[in-house]
Amino acid sequence: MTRDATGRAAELRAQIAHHDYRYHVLDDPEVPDAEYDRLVRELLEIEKEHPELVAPDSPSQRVGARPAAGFATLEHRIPMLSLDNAFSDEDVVAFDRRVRERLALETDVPYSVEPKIDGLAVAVTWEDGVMVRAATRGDGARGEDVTANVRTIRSVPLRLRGAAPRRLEARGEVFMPVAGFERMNRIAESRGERTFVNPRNAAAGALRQLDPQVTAARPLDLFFYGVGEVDGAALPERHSEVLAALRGWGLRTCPEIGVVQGVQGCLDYYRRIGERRSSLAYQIDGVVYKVDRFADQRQLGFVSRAPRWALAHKFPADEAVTTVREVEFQVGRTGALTPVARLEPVFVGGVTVSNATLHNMDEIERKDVRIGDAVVVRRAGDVIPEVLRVLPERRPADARSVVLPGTCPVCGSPVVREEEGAIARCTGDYACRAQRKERLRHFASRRAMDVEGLGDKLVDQLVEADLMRSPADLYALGVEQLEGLERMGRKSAEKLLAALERSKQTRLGRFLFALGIRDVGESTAAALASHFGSLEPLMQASADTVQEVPDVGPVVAARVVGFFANPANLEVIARLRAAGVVWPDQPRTAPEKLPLAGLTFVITGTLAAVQRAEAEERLRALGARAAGSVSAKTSYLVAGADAGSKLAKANALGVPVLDEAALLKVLETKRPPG
Ligand code: I6G
Repeated sequence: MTRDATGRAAELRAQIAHHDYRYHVLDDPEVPDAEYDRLVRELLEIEKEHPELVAPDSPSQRVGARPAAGFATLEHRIPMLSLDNAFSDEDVVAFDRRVRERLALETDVPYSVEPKIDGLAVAVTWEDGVMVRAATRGDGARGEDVTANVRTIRSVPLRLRGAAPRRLEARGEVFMPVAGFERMNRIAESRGERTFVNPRNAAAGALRQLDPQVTAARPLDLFFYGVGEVDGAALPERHSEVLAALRGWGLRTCPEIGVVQGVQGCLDYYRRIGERRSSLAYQIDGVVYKVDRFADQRQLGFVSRAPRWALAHKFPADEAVTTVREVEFQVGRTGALTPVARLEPVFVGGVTVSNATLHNMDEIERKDVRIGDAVVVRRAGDVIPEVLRVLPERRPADARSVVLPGTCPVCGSPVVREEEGAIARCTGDYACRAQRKERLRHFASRRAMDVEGLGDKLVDQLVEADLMRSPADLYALGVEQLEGLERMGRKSAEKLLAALERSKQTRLGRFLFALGIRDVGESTAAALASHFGSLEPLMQASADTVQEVPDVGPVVAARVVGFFANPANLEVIARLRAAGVVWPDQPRTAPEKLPLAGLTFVITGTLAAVQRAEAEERLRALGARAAGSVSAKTSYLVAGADAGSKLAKANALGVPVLDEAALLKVLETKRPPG
């Protein structure tokens, strides 16, 4: 045995113990799970090579953490075990092969499948139908007595429905729905209180409150995934049937539960859930496969602290620790400077990330990010990676503060920091190449003028070659100029010119959106178009008149009026029209005469046939208001798949709920529902 291995193992054990304490006892982890897992894996590797180093306090020797002080402890009569993890398809294939070998099966094994909720495992017991006890997993043998706290979770019945067994111990995961977590953190932030890092820790913090009244005020929920001790009821033959029995007793199980056949069924399920992960109302960190037949489970048995018949297939970690090498500023379409952290490349969320947004200067100051810092970065789904927080204890002595440049890093024009907000802007306008590029990209984008084939590289080249001072120059391009550009043959040049020609036939709403007036998004542009019907009256309108448009307030009205008061913008518009850009006038309708005037819709959940933004735009065009949150003033809630807290609120307030089909009918018939 080398000295190095002994020393490193001791170091790792100390670090892991520290992180265990932060995570399990303080509910305030310092590092993401992936970083913790890396430390544990390294220790386990050392212990595998040097079994004599295995210590009784090694993480390999226990499931969770010791119960926190302040809680009574409860013993788990049947231990609460952990699950083996898989991180790749190959791991799952190997698991399924082992299962079939042990069962001597050639055919596909039926697996019960469900998302792995990122929460806190608990065991809840009912005796003669009455809830009597709830305990956290703790170290697997003993957990904390959280009976009073679990009683405050509304979805947990204090009495079971139907004929209850003499004793039922159901096991599941306490979690905080994402919407509730965000609401809670917003409130905490507005009060200057401490916010939680993620819904899992918020749930753990809420559940392990010594005062159950505090727990009661937190939005917790619980999905049950199995049973422990059951007395006085014959269990069915399959795990999936147990889940159905739990539902029959009035317990909530995850709505995404299913049964699949064989390993391919498992992997297909993993992909399907993975694609929908970011739209689920709760956070998950993988999926769990369980051999469905209990007879098979019994035959497979256990290995050390985990069942051989179950597997947790984890998603790639979406948080990781890395170092900020530099902070640079990117200039956007409206001149806004966005600080971007240049990172030591790190594998996170399934890809290597070397840049992450820091949003704005206020955010940098609030998070106290400095160059040289170790930071936690997050990449969830297709969202741009962001720096979540700094690890202050790892700050090097030579860490440097981030300084907002006084001049634009692209064009050298002065940078101003807006009084009302956190945003710093380059004042260069069209003189700034970065702004020109972004404006051109926006102008040509699919939802604006829809110029097919005008990609990012081409825009860069056009601006760098000074062929493009404003979007109006686009329509003056000829084959010769385009042909001179990199990777542009005659054929592609002609194709682009044809696409430009097609884009000239547009609609007023699209044209207004393409102009890139600050704070005028797609739906505001559509509302302006349907209110004014044609461009001239809008160009002449006063701020008061613009404010008559539904959903347009004083700030947007001032931006619109300001835009049309600027001679440079008027010239761009004149040139575009001279180049042949046209749109049909839209029939003007008095807003109060529109078919959905006076109605407010809120759309929640995932819609299958239309994008939410498009549905909202179409509702607005019919005179409705499209709002973001449910209140007593909401006329209808449209609930797509996976609708969560908004649906619950609408039900509580008695707001009528429409499904997607009803929404489509409203849009097609242009008539209010019912
Ligand atoms: O920790 C767990 C999370 C989810 C589990 C589990 C689970 O099923 C969906 N199932 C078992 C059998 C165990 N832990 C031990």
